[in-house]
Amino acid sequence: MIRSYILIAVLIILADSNPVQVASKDWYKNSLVYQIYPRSFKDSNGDGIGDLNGITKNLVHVAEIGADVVWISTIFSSPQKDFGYDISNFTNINEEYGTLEDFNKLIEKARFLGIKVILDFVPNHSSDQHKWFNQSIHRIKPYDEYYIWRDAKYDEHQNRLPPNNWLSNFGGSAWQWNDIRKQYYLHQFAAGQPDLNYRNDELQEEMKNVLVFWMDRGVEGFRIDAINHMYEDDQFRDEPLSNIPGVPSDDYDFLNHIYTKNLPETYKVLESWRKLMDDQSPGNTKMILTEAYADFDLIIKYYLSGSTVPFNFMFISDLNNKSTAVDFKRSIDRWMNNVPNGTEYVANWVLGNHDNHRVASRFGEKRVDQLFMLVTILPGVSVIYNGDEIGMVDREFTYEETKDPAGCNAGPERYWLKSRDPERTPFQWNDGPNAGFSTSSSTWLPVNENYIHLNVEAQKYKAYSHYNILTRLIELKKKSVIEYGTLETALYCSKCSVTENVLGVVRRHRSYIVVLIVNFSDTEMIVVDIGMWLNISEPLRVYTSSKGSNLSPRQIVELRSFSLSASVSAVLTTPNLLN
Ligand SMILES: *[C@@H]1O[C@H](CO)[C@@H](O)[C@H](O)[C@H]1NC(C)=O
Ligand SMILES: *[C@@H]1O[C@H](CO)[C@@H](O)[C@H](O)[C@H]1NC(C)=O
Ligand SMILES: *[C@@H]1O[C@H](CO)[C@@H](O)[C@H](O)[C@H]1NC(C)=O
Ligand SMILES: *[C@@H]1O[C@H](CO)[C@@H](O)[C@H](O)[C@H]1NC(C)=O
Ligand SMILES: *[C@@H]1O[C@H](CO)[C@@H](O)[C@H](O)[C@H]1NC(C)=O
Ligand SMILES: CC(=O)N[C@@H]1CO[C@H](CO)[C@@H](O)[C@@H]1O
Ligand SMILES: [Ca+2]
Ligand SMILES: [Ca+2]
Repeated sequence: MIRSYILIAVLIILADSNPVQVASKDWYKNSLVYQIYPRSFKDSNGDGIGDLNGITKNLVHVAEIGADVVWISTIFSSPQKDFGYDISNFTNINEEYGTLEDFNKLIEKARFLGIKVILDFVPNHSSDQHKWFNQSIHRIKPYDEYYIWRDAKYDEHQNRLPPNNWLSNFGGSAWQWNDIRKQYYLHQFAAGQPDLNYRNDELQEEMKNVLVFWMDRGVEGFRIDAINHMYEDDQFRDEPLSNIPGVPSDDYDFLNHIYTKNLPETYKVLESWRKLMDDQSPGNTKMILTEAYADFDLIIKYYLSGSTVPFNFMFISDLNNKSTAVDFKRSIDRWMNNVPNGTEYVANWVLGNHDNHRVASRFGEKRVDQLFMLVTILPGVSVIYNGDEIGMVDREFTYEETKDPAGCNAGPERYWLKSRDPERTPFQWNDGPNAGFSTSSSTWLPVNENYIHLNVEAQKYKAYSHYNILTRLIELKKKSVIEYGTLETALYCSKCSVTENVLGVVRRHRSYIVVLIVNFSDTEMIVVDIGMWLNISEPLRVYTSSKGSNLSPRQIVELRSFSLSASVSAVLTTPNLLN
């Protein structure tokens, strides 16, 4: 009897639950996205290569961190010439990683843990091993125009030349001759990655079917790779020289890519994908993350075409360990001021990814916690790359060890400038063989030798570790003050104008206040009066602080004279936020 009363009460609450709808529409706005690079995360069958079952078994790690979303980098069928960005079947799993059956299990486990799964979508090209490409070579309809084919040009000696001067991202001409079709095809990346032709309607439909295929299998969104390379000039005009000094003539940077990047047509396709995804599950927003290393204004424009997270790479591209508090404030404010008006648009902060050096290597190990604090305390979506939660660092590679085609193609002199292997080494779980990544005698990339002391297990049991600081910050991120609070950024000026080395970030909501203070000074003596500076009279306690801070959690802060050691950062909160 009592039980049925409760049931009725629950039903009444549910019946009156428009807010639940709203909540699911809004779920992404304060989320934490955790990127897994599957090849390096966890090997479950001892072949030295990470795989889906490895992810499924260790998904609890992602849940423990407090991630809402796991974004899994490419897992699709592929000859792996570019580690999965050369796809031979967009609707199947690469054998090395498992099967569609394994994928279903992964989704099931993720659902159980309350984690949403997002997959890569690599629309810029397929593998040359894709059936479509073979059929395109043989001019079989409708595939004949799925790729970008052009006739050769001939010089006065009847030497065959590519149709124009376009260059591949990996160096050399972007055109490859095909002896069967007797035409050149375009490849903005490796020759084994022919560009897909988005000016062809059948191809566009085909790619939409790919999105539907994965959504039907429980995928909640996509990260769209290199979206700005989708379209090229339909007149195939030569690109002008960049005139960057010292760049060889076959290097991608030799040209100014006005005809092969960021074409306006790209935004239209994105809009059509957004519509498709909204129609698929009205009331439950699917996430679109867009990757484009482009100018600020062009990135911001992706918001208006349906991207929920146009990656904000400021912590990767704009700021480094030489940046001052002024630089940080300028970059943060610029992003905040340019997120379009409208409640669906939120900021995002990317800590790192598989294409860039690790955060601990870019900023130095002692600033890792500071970056954790920024990406979690600032409003919006935080995106972190597997391994960064323990401060994994780049491993140095010799040219002989290099696997990344971007590095191999650059040659022994320049490979280290281009190779992405350093940030892709196997995940460091514990101090066992291969850092707990694999039981194989060798792994696809070598494990960083520092795993003996730098690994998840070691950090879990230390009071002050990157891992524990990050998980504590993520707990705080889930509070209303971070989700809804106002944002202020402030520079502390001691003598006003000369040494602005301290950055303050304040979030306020109702009676809650969160303050992040970062000391960028490595030497100088500054003590701040937080009360005056940030207009705070409420008592504040230490929530967490970076290594070397000599502050302890819960310690009451002296508002009038607060001092942080060199390069240290701290998060302070009103006592009502401490648990
Ligand atoms: C791709 O894989 C699917 C299995 O999901 C299979 O049914 C299909 O025939 C494959 N398509 C191509 C073009 O190879
Ligand atoms: C490519 O297509 C041609 C023509 O349909 C066919 O004869 C050939 O077997 C195909 N090759 C591959 C590798 O699929
Ligand atoms: C949003 O609206 C405010 C107030 O009208 C305006 O100052 C600001 O420039 C707008 N931001 C954008 C990105 O359009
Ligand atoms: C920043 O670090 C310097 C160098 O240790 C120190 O003298 C200064 O007091 C610190 N500033 C703050 C606001 O803590
Ligand atoms: C400082 O905070 C008080 C409330 O705590 C508020 O009334 C006042 O307007 C604030 N001053 C400034 C300059 O923001
Ligand atoms: C180069 C490549 O391998 N394919 C895709 C498509 O483009 C982007 C460019 O950033 C690549 O990162 C991605 O791997
Ligand atoms: Ca494996
Ligand atoms: Ca393209």
